[in-house]
Amino acid sequence: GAAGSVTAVDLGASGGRVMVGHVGPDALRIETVRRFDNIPVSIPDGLHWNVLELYRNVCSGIADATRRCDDVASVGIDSWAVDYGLLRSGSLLGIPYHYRDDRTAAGVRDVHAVVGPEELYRHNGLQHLPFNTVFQLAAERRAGLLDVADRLLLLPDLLAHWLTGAEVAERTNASTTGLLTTDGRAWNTELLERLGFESSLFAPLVSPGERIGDTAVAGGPPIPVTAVGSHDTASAVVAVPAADESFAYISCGTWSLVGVELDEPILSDESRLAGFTNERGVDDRIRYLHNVMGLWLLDESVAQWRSEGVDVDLPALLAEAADVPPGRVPVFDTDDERFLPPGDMPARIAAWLSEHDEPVPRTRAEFTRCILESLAQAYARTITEAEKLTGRTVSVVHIVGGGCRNTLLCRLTAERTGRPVVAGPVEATATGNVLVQARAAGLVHGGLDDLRDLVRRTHALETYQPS
Ligand code: LFR
Repeated sequence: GAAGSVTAVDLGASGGRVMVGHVGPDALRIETVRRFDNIPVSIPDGLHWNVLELYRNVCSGIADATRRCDDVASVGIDSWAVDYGLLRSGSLLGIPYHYRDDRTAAGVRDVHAVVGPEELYRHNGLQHLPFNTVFQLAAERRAGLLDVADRLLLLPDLLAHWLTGAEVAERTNASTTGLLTTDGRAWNTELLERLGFESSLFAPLVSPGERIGDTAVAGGPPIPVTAVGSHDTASAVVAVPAADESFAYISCGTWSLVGVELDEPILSDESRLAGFTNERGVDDRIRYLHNVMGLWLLDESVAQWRSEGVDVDLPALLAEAADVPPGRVPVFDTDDERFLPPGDMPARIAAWLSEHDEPVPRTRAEFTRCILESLAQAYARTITEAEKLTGRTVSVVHIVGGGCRNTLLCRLTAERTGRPVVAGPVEATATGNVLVQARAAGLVHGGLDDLRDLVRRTHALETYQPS
């Protein structure tokens, strides 16, 4: 059958990449054409994303891709969720905030004063995270920005807007705002009205696979921009190489998104209290999952040690952590909100442990082991809860994303969940982005099962058995 190429732009919290995927009915190969850092910048009003730098790299990456390959059928963009730019008459107002900025506490209070947590969950089914767009917007109102803004675009939509001129809201990512109806069809006008947000602020919704427009970037050829699962987690879940529906996934990077795939949301109070979110997936699936703090805990610890002048070699540190005897280190609650902001992570973990009368690790290797054991424990707890709340049986756990390279984490996850863990693909997000575009371009056909089957046939996967 016909083969062709598409370009995936995948922006993560610490770096971005532009990749070209070569796809056909029996082929799926992805090459990286550009990698770049994504370094947030703190100024007196808070922590921001450097969106112009990101856009410059996206444009250069697309140019690299078209130079490398003359059959690029389309471009698709994904990034982390919830963050956005506000515009007025097409011009960006201010610098988009980073979701780890702490201005949202007042926004949470403002929203909950009008719509309490129970009712809010029935409206949007989202795990309470203080940075959900709905809370950020309430903070924005306090700052007066909503008085002038006439458009909100989530970050992948903002970049697509700069590339094409079009203004859309891609559904999977729009579902993380907390302002969509639970069937995903429309913006929740009742909720918008009660919270005092103008419904004209929100762009027309599009679904993964729809054409957004054509690139109109100086010097380059026009290339169609296709909506993908523009929420990175939605793209990653597309590329989970599961063979049947009895699987759980862990999309493991800065965050660990742990859950199952459903056809309908679960909006019960038990689900809310267990911290499960109902985010929209590609092909109208529900990503029923819990946000676990993820490798942020380790990355931020390493950053702290390096800032203290220690020369940390990550592979060596992980090898030492693997040699720490089992049971030597305690586990802590990775969900504690104190771990959200940037800063000295080992000190915060030590404080948590001391408050809970647990021994504090003495070495960096012990800290590392303690973090990974705690993550694996959080994964196990989440999967057990997901089984209880959905009535599903989980017989295999798929770890995808950068974290699947961490063999110690994979091994601990197999042990603590008591289930086989299948690791890979590492580039799940870019792969899901590529697959949705390839299907829209007619290079592959079928439903998620068929796309996952292609991933399984084209990737070497590692399995870890519980002991
Ligand atoms: C993962 C992710 C999560 C989201 C968090 C913040 O990269 O997109 O799914 O909860 O980042 O946006």
